[in-house]
Amino acid sequence: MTTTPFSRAICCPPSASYADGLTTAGLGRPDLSVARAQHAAYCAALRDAGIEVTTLPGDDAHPDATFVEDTAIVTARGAICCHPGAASRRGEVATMQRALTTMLGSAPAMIIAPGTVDGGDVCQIGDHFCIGLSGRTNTAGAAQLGAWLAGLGYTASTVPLDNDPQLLHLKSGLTWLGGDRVLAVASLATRAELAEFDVTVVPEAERYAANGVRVNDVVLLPAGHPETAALVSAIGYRVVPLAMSEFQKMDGGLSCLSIRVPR
Ligand code: CIR
Repeated sequence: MTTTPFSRAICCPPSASYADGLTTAGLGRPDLSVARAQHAAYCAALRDAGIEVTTLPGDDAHPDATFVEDTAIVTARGAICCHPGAASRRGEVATMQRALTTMLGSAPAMIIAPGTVDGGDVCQIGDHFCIGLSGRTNTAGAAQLGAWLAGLGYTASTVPLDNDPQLLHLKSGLTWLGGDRVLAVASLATRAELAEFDVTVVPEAERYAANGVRVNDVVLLPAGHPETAALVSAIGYRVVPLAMSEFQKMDGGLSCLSIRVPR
């Protein structure tokens, strides 16, 4: 099944201020040492999948900086830095801008105010990008991103998330598995925007597992969601379960811990 092959990823371990980040989860305060161990296991799983992982220094000034995915979108044809919807996260972007400039050899494009985009709202499916309109990504940001993607020869469409308040970002409920196959929560599965895709629906009790990462030959999924793991295995993927409890406490999904960089 075709998917974007990745060779590199950018990650950032949780910093000392991690527990002071944004959250609505109500699952308690995260344990920093457990979070760091879970993050290390995540990076190891990426390496096992053939990815060269670049690790940014932890950023005490930005507790949410470990959720790197929200700060940029990297495609095979170019990269763009986001203007995050949460003001407390905007200072994370400069670090990612420098890292991408070094890695790719040219400066990424930029989303600018009044546009806001969080990378977690942007789901690439082949040459098409679904852009979630959420509390973090607004229509002005989606329009800027859509125009930039069109210039690279991609298509884009917006997916309003207001029918499911549990979704912080589009990718909180949607993962591209390769080809036209996606994993999704029920509230997205029946939406017109996904009509052309082959959707595997995550059981409602396991909705956190709708956010995973297909990377090369494996699908990384949050551990502790056996029905979803079985569904994804049944359609032919090797599932690697990863402990994510300390990131779930801060509203973070599995995908948001890395920016994957295509070959
Ligand atoms: C935030 O609220 O921005 C962070 N605490 C969590 C961001 C998670 N990002 C993601 O799932 N893409």
